[in-house]
Amino acid sequence: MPKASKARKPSTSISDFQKVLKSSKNIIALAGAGLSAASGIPTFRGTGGLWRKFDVISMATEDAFYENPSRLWQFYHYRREKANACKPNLAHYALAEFSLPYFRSQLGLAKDSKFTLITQNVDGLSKRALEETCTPEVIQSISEDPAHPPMIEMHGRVNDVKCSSPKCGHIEFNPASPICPALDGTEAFVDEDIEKTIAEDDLPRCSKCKALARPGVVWFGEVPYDLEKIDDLVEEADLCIVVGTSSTVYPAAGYAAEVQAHGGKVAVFNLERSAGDKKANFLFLGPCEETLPSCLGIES
Ligand code: BJW
Ligand code: ZN
Repeated sequence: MPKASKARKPSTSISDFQKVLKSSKNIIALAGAGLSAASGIPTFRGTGGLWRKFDVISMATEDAFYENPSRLWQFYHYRREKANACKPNLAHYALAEFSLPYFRSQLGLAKDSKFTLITQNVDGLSKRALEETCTPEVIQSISEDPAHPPMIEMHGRVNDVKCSSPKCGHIEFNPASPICPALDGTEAFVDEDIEKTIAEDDLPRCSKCKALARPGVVWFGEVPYDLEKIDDLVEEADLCIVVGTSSTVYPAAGYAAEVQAHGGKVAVFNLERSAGDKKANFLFLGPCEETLPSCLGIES
């Protein structure tokens, strides 16, 4: 009788992971909400998935915005206030240090190794960690190669504001708190079943054409940012580090399998089991703010 083939279990060996890490030249990290959980930002699914009484996933669509822009802006105002009040955690800093070629060569990686963090997060914490870790000159030097930027925020940024008029589409970074007077204080309504109704004219407006503005994030059905660049990075990656994502939202959820399909390795860092992790080469279960720095060889 033919023997049933044994499914290979992901390795949990840190030293084996570090051997793979050192021999990798094109590394990507794919991050999700779990990366920012220790900073106090709620995740989307599971226990963090409600704002007031609403399912946060059902609010991430253009339809939800046009149905009730006042509610949506209160949701994003709350998210902006939260993100801007939170601080990066040890996992953000570990990835920021790993962005530095000097640091990677100290760890034993090739001098010309490449690394890009592709984050689905819109909170800006990875960027802040990088800005706190290196000088503007260093950030400029590691950003010189457009094909290998230190980071890509594929679902946009909560501090970006985008014109809702397709004719204009103006987008700008605006972290003002509050972004408009009518939203001031509404972040405090979180636990109460009360809702302010704000007239469209009093919501954020485009600074160019004065049309209603929307948050500059990517909702379901919209095309994420920098997809061509990401596709090239995924295609050449020999190691994909998947951090704190449920791996349920595409196209991001497909990247690890694509890396493995052309012979690259995948290492998953998550608090618990997540979609597709059975096929990973390495699996480190636990808080990524602890597992990631230690696996990357970063002392705290
Ligand atoms: C910890 C931890 C700790 C906790 N340490 N871990 C099939 C193929 C392609 C597309 C589709 C498809 N089927 C359907 C689609 C379309 C759709 C989709 O994927 N739907 C799924 C529901 C099936 N995708 C889209 O519409 C995307 N666009 C698109 O496909 O365009 C078409 C196109 C693609 C390619 C080429 C050409 C055209 C757009 C998706 C936009 C997602 N937007 C949101 C909202 C952003 C704005 C906002 O923030 O408000 O993005 S939804 C939400 O989910 C957010 C997140 O970035 C995203 C992913 O969630 P994430 O980060 O994984 O969070 P969680 O909460 O799910 O998981 C957290 C994890 O952390 C958990 O596993 C925890 O265990 C773990 N964790 N603490 C380590 N301390
Ligand atoms: Zn405009």
